Amino acid sequence: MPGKFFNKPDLENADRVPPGQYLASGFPVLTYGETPQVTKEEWQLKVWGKASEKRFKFADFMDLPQQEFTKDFHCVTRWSKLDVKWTGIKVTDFLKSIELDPSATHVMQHCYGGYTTNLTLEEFARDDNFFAHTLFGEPLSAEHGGPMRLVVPHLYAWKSSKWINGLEFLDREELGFWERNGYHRRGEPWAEERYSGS
Ligand SMILES: Nc1nc2c(c(=O)[nH]1)N[C@H]1C(S)=C(S)[C@@H](COP(=O)(O)O)O[C@H]1N2
Ligand SMILES: [Mo]
Repeated sequence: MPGKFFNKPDLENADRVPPGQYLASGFPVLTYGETPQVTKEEWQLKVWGKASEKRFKFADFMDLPQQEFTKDFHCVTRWSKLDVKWTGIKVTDFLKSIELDPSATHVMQHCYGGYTTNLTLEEFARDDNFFAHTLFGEPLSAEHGGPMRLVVPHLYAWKSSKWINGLEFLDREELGFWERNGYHRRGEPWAEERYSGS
């Protein structure tokens, strides 16, 4: 669907755009349902399941090491955005502040509004994943998942929960919202893991 909002990548960027994807000119918003309105003061993230239960406030996240990230973003509905600039906290740094049970092999992301999406622990603990509170130097807007979202750059963006408020560690795979509704359990864009059975 090349056109006004979806462009074919130029030669310079062609090798950064996964098969079947087009470049979006802005940064589209893709939300299923209403946009939750959550303030930084209200925001909390709870860890439970195969991990010691723990609650984090926004200020607790700000006490963790802060870094900038420039990452490409790929939505399964075929738009990609290159060089998105975020600020936040690496998942690997966050993981040092929680205690996982040795039986933990998977994690379910939970969100304000009820959205869920699943990952293996290995995919979650990757070095390039992060929690983001800032987008292009501005506080992350509600529509893009503010005050805090997860970003998992190596998978389709439905794995990057907006308004994240829970991490449920599991000792087996469970499926999240889109995964139960036909999306792929893993969602790797270079392998075009769009839908289950594909
Ligand atoms: N809580 C929640 N997180 C979500 C979604 C959603 O509907 N609810 N949509 C996902 C999808 S399909 C995509 S493509 C990205 C879109 O992020 P954006 O709206 O910031 O572009 O968020 C993902 N995270
Ligand atoms: Mo998406």
